[in-house]
Amino acid sequence: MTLLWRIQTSPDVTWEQADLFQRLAVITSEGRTSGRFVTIKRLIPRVGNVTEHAEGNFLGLAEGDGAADVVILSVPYELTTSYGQGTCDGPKATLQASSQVELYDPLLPEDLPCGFLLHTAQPWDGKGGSLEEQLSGITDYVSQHDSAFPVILGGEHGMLPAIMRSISKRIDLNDLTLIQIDAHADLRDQLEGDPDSHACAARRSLDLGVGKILQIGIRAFAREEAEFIAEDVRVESWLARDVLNPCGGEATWLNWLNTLSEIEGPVWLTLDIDSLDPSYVPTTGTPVPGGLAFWQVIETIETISSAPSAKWIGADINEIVPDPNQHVTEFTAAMLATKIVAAHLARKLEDES
Ligand SMILES: [Mn+2]
Repeated sequence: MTLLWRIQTSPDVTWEQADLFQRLAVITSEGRTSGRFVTIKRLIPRVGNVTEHAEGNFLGLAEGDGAADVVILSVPYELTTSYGQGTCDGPKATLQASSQVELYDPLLPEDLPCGFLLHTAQPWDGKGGSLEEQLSGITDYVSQHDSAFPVILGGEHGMLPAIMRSISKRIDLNDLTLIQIDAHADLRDQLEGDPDSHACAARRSLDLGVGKILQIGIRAFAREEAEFIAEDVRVESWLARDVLNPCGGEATWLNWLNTLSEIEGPVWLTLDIDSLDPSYVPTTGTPVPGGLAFWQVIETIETISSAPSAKWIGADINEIVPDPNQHVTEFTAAMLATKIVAAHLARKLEDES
């Protein structure tokens, strides 16, 4: 076990040596059933078919043949970020971090990919001279992969309307429930004259026809947005302060979970990682104190996937800015992406049985 780990992580080991060793590891594990070799067996698929491409793949998993069940998309989009910079590097860093995420998830009978096919797509090419062309390029990119369950890594939250445009080609957005986990309401009509700002992502999605937005984690918003939430029946917000309040927070939290479990029809999850407390995501574009706990986001994801009358059609995780010193932000994003995939596949297994 220690030797295998060293070979996998040593920069001195060539791909050929790693490939040779994984064959040895397969042979070794076939003849043994003792506890210590169970761990080795788990590692084998991750070094199987060792190629440089698999190295940059989600969870380090090699590509398979056939139609994918899940596709991981990368949208390194960054044009309107207002504070921190670096969201364009988020997807790649998240994929790299994902190679360190465990393949075991208690929701699944086997380790990921659990017999399913996960495809890591080539990133969006970033082409387009204007903002409009870039957003239209994102819409096309997402549409190219709409036969599988998409998990889209971003990139700034301003990409959300482009994703909604792609979804509108296959479903009536009025039927869609958009679940937004976010520190910000993103309901401004414009920010500094820009209607395509990340601060307007939810508002533009409503303009495109989204029927319902359920928000949680909100704690930095403008008067304009507070008034919009109060007046517009399409938006319901669970403020971070209410959910996390030591007095009464639990009831608000349970109300959130109940609301999720009663959703009917198609659901999209847009997860701005600044929703989490900055201790989990220190380098996101706009960190805000007083955020959600990691396990609250996990429980939200699991509740969406198990809502009896809901049809979960995909998710995006955005505003990921790599952390040059400790990799916390991108590792958090990678763990959440993995939970989204595991929860979706668990539901798929249940629906098929
Ligand atoms: Mn946002």
